[in-house]
Amino acid sequence: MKLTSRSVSRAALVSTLVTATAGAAVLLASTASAGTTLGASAAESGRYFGTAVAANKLGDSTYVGILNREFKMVTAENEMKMDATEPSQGQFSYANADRIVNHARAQGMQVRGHALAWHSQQPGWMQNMSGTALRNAMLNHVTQVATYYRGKIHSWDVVNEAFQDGSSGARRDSNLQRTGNDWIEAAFRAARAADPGAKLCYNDYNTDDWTHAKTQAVYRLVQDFKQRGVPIDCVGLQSHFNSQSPVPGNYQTTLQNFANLGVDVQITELDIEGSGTAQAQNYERVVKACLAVARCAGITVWGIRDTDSWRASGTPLLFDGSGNKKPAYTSTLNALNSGGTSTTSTSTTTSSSTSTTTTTTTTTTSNPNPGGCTASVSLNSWNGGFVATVKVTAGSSALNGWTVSMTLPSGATVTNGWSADRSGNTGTIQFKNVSYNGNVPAGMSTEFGFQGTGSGAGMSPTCSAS
Ligand code: 9MR
Repeated sequence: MKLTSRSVSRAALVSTLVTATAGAAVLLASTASAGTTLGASAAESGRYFGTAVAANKLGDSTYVGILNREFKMVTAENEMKMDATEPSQGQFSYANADRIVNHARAQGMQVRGHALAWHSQQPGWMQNMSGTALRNAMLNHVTQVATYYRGKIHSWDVVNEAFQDGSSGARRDSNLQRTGNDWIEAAFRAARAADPGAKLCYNDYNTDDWTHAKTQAVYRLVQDFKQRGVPIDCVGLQSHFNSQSPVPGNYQTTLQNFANLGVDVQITELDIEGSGTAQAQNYERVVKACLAVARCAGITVWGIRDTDSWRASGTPLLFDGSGNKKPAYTSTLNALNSGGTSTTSTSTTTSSSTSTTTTTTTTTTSNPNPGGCTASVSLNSWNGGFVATVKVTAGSSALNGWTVSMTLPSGATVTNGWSADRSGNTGTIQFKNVSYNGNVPAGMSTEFGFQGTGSGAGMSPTCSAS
């Protein structure tokens, strides 16, 4: 397979590092020009910066003002959990989650889905179930919710917090675990079938220190899934830190080791208790660790103001209760502006001799075009089919519309797509923006995708502004 990478950064390319090994990674390092918001600064290296959002705060103008100004990714803090979306068995309820998704999309933000299957925050009817009935109810929940939001979710936390704390490295006992050890992979397969365009993450806390048994246990789970071809694209490290659970010295090592398994790493629920300089330095360490790892795709903080936090007394967030920027905000912004390895130029190939499924991710970036746009494609392939996710990134001017042209390899046919209008199903295809994703601010990105039969290897998208 041919791997092509060229920098798309507006900023000067200062150094190029190319490594090619089995599971090849091609990395480009570039400096980033200074952004003035968390979202824009993270986007300089191809990353996102997000926050948890509570639907009942979308009427608070201070909250919404900061949200819209600073963040490019949102996670529903509680509204997509099992108890919220399926309060009675078979009766789905999306009103509050939709308020968050609609707000995000109207603002050009992307959405992380949280969470499809979890031992906690189960609706009452599920808490009382067991065995095959529970397994089937869980799989139906995953299928229904992921299908409802198909095409709108950047990444799903498919399974949340399935391992015990402490030294055992064992699975957490729960009603879901008692349905059989394969409940996690069953959930991931159901999620992939329901929304092949979403990245599928395993998400947990206390998995930040590389030496901890729980971190090792999650690592082995991901390694096993990759080896056996169970669909998994990302690992979420919640990263809730305080004096009992400080940012570990080996945090970057942990991120890198997960990334080396061939998955993206996402920091999904970051908060760090403290204040002043000490807190600011801890945020800086976390951000710099992410920037140093090419497959650390983005950071989400678990709330906006300290008063919005589940741990409000620990003042763990970037804005104070009045919405003012804290020292931790400034250190985070400065760290994001200090640059890092670019995620847009990462290519990874993973294959397994023990499985008939090969998953290949290829990212190819077209020439930089300051007034226009660039496009990159990442591919999930299996024998006979693939899902392509195409990222469209605006140059130094905002886009009011875009067209991406891609030539499919002979024998490949698109069977369905999302978030773009397309001109055909074979050969050279034009993909145009749809109503909600044509406006892309300078330096920002949007994504569309399609599923096809045959092989999608080697596609090289070109993007033009319209
Ligand atoms: O922040 C969430 C809080 O509002 C809820 O009461 C709580 C209930 O479990 O969940 C909090 O979010 C959790 C997240 O869903 C999973 N990781 C731990 C988070 C903090 O408890």
